[in-house]
Amino acid sequence: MRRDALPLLPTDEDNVPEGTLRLRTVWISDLHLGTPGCQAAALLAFLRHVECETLFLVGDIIDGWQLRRHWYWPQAHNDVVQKLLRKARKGTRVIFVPGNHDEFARRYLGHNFGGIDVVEEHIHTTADGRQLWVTHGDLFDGVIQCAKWLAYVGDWAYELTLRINRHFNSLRARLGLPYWSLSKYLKLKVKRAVSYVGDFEAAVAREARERGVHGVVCGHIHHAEMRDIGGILYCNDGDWVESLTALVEHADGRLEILDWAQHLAQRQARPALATPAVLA
Ligand SMILES: [Mn+2]
Repeated sequence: MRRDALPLLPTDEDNVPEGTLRLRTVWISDLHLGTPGCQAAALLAFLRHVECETLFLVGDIIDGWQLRRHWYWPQAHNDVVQKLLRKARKGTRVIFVPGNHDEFARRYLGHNFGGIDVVEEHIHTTADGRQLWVTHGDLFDGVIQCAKWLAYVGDWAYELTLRINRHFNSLRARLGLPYWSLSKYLKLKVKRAVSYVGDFEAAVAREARERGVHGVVCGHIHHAEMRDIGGILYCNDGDWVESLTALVEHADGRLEILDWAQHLAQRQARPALATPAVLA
């Protein structure tokens, strides 16, 4: 059944599943592998569902900050890494732009690991000829640049919020209530967090303008977004801790934020499309 003999890979990855999304480019970031916050199962499902020519890993893929504090590496996180390497092996161009949580990888810029190129930044040209500057974005985060200790404290507070959130949501699930993100709520409601997000977006867009590109793709603040900021297309691909989002480019160059939870819900609402007609 399987072409190669890798007994440790348990899945049907050689069969391209029905309903596969074919895309020109996919950007994902802030997976935070190595932390309990990483939603690896959802991420794996997403990676199995998409086929693309180029896959950008836009930083904070492996969380070195948290792994240093305590080791956490379940099988599902291995599966994600295997899946990424497999995509690279099967012809997807995979480009890794390290972020602050995986800054250890910045020592290996210009190298290639198992088919994955490690670069500091990249200029991507869309099918319709627009130039997008791809960067993680932490260099434009005032907190990280000016007070790294505060970034570590913030990281710890964020981790704590996520932990409370997990308990809170398992309670909500038992009560039959849908998932609700505490940290997302805080980010949108707390005034200083709102201005922090705004400052970050403006700084990244300003830098993109100085570089003379049409737009920028980044991650880092765990807030998916696509909008015009002073003539620059600002795109943030979100994260796989809370939002489960990716930025995708279709064959014609059209860009879109793919919200995985929403996408799944829509697929389930259209059973005729979601059900494979024939399995050869
Ligand atoms: Mn980051």
